[in-house]
Amino acid sequence: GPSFEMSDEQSAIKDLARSFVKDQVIPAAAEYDRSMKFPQPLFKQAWELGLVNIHVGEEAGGLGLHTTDGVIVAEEMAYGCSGFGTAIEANTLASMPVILSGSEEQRKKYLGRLTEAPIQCAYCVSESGAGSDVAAIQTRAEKKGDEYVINGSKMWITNGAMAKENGDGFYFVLARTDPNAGPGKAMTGFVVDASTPGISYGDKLINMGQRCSDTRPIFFEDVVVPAENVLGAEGNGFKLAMGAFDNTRPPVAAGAVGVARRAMDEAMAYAAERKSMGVTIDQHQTVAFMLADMAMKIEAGRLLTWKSAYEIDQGRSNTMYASMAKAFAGDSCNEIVANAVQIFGGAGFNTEYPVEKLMRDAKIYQLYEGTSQIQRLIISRHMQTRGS
Ligand code: CO8
Ligand code: FAD
Repeated sequence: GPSFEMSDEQSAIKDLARSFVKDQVIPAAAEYDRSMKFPQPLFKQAWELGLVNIHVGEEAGGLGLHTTDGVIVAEEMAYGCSGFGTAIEANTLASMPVILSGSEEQRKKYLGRLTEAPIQCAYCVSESGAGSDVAAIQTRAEKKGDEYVINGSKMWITNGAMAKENGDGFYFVLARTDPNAGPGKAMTGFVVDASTPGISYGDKLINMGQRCSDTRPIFFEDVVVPAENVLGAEGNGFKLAMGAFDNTRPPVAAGAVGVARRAMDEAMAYAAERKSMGVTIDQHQTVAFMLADMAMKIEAGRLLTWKSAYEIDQGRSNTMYASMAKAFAGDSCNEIVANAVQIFGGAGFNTEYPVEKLMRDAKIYQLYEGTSQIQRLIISRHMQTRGS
């Protein structure tokens, strides 16, 4: 029946992640935010502890953990620094199409690289003219004999430069292979070595938050990819890209829960110290109730996240639950960080305290991996076609 308990293994991985975050990530987060440098030393430490690429299977040297394990780790990482958490989750997203439909050789070759060294990979789907509307992508892959030639530009690609600069990284690339078919058949997913000639990247985008994360445009100019790098079958790419989201929206939702929990903890601690009208501000009911609302929404967001992870681990379609979790946790997180800043008063607006960073970092949870509107589109379509 339903259980809200973590297994012993899950408790152990949560404790490991939590102590790593407390000792290594939290002390470094503000400086990475300021410098906007990619946190490779932290990434390497997390990788050494087994906290990166946790879904990679044993055949490629990984632990092959489940989505329910992944959400536990993702919440902890984002609690410390969600920019760092995003760098880790981008590896999960980019490797997911290989995990889901890679051949044995593709899995060994590409996933094996992730367990051999602390490298990055990136998921190249969005384009400047096609974010929410994946079906509108323009990047083309033309078949020529035993090869495909990819041309086009991708936009906002997380880990974009890192996949090319930090060793033997790779890209998942979604490209149009049939100009006339509907989205379900028009596109193909490729796993592409980042070192392939013709691939380049633009300047790092200066984002509102999660500033240590690397987001870039990536350009593909006559990039020749062998046919053996097609993931699954030609024409199946759109569904593969969507299938990856089913697995990764739960950890993204968990990241939003992590940021929200951090904001609540910071606000609780501050409210217990700061005095006005002769009492600590947590004794004012309006402040205490803001904190109570935070706790409710964090708990509800986590439960929805766990449910969305549990469903896919059971081998059932979790698409609707993943969207519910992503939208609810992303939206709640934004309300919670704004209220945390409110509880800090003027100090909340200042970089001396962590909550202004949390507020900047939170916004992306309503945008990437499908905006809050797109999650509602997915939920409403499911309700209309399959019932709630
Ligand atoms: N699984 C399998 N197949 C699916 C799925 C699914 N989940 N969803 C749809 N399909 C199938 C449909 O059944 C249909 O099949 P057929 O043609 O055989 O009938 C086909 O795909 C087309 O589906 P739709 O008709 O639903 O397609 P639409 O074009 O109407 O719209 C969406 C689909 C839902 C709007 C889709 O385009 C979407 O999800 N958009 C949002 C895009 C998005 O989320 N982008 C995120 C990019 S990655 C990113 O942001 C990374 C962030 C940083 C990484 C790290 C995070 C911490
Ligand atoms: P648009 O699609 O132009 O949307 C603009 C507005 O219109 C939004 O409010 C949206 O909700 C609304 N809207 C659009 N269509 C509808 C509709 N049908 N119904 C209702 N409302 C609608 N992409 C990758 O492929 N890989 C990555 O690694 C990656 N990382 C990212 C990292 C960052 C920091 C950012 C900012 C983006 C990243 N993205 C990545 C892209 C991201 O997924 C898109 O930005 C996002 O899906 C939204 O697309 P868009 O920006 O084109 O907005």
